Amino acid sequence: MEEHPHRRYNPLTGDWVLVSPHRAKRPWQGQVEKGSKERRPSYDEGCYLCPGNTRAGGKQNPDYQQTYVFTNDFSALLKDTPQGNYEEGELFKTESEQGICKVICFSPRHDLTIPEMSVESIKGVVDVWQKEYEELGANDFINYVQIFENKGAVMGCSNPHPHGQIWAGRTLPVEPAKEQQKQKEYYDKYKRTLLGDYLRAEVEKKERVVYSNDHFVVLVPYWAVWPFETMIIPCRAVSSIDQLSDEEKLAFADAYRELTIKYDNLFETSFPYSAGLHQAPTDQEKHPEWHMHMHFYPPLLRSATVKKFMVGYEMLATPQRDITAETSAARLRDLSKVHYKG
Ligand code: H2U
Ligand code: ZN
Repeated sequence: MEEHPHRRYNPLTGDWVLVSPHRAKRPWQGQVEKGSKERRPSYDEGCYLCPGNTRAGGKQNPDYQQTYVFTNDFSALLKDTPQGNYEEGELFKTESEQGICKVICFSPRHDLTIPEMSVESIKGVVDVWQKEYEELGANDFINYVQIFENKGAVMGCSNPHPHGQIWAGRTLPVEPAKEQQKQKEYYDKYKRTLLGDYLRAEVEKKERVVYSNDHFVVLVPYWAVWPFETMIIPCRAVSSIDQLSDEEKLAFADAYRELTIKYDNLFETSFPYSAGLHQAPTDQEKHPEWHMHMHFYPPLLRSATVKKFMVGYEMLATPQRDITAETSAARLRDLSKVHYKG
């Protein structure tokens, strides 16, 4: 079956993906060039995230040494938005939305990216995520904290300085809402988390596991849509990042680092992706159904420049992939643990 066109189910969202493994055999005559080993300077006077520099809004960054968090100067969500709804019949609905947007500089070094940082400095990033989740989530008008990283110009990242973002708002956004519903249905039925059971099965099967340490597993999900899509999942069924111990945070940082080194090594390029955490909402309810995790959605397909386009059939009907999740996992697993830049 796995050799023939088939559909795979995503139990976390209820979505489907079309897999066409036979097409992966079709000839490729396009480019396969490798990326560059070019180094950026460790400080760039024109960068709005480097220590001491002035940002677009006129504020000055401190001379930070590790991580630095500031409120986004162009926040998509604002704290003091007046609350209200507007409806005109069934067809026109509007709701106000309140929130807070932040930017996190992962390092003062302009030239580094996560896979080039030490595990201790990445642990510092995980510490910031934990603190921000707790602090932002403590506001009554913040019910969901979305932590994410856009990396690479193809993903719309505006600056190579290593950084991520947080958008925290009143409403549970679309993707986490789907996952919450599916995880709740599963938990109500079995009293175990969906991802806990999924992880146990995957660890036994091994074929989609890319990397694991004492507390986290990196895998290509069975239902992956993007060619090299992965997830980092904690072995313990924690619903949110505030429940992670120091040791677990270090293991999380290690998994994040090992995965992104493999990603960079795949096409010998600084591998672009959008990645982010999904975890329990901060709505003061208990959420035993939630099993926190991190998704990586990278667009590259075949080389440093050839990306997958989500167009045509995928836009109008269902996402589709050629290379199977198992093949992608094997390729990532077999890559060196040493970054290609050395
Ligand atoms: P991205 O690279 O993922 O776009 O994130 C950069 C964010 O930084 C972006 O949301 C913000 C942009 O609004 N920003 C500032 O807050 N201050 C600046 O001086 C420039 C960019
Ligand atoms: Zn910089």
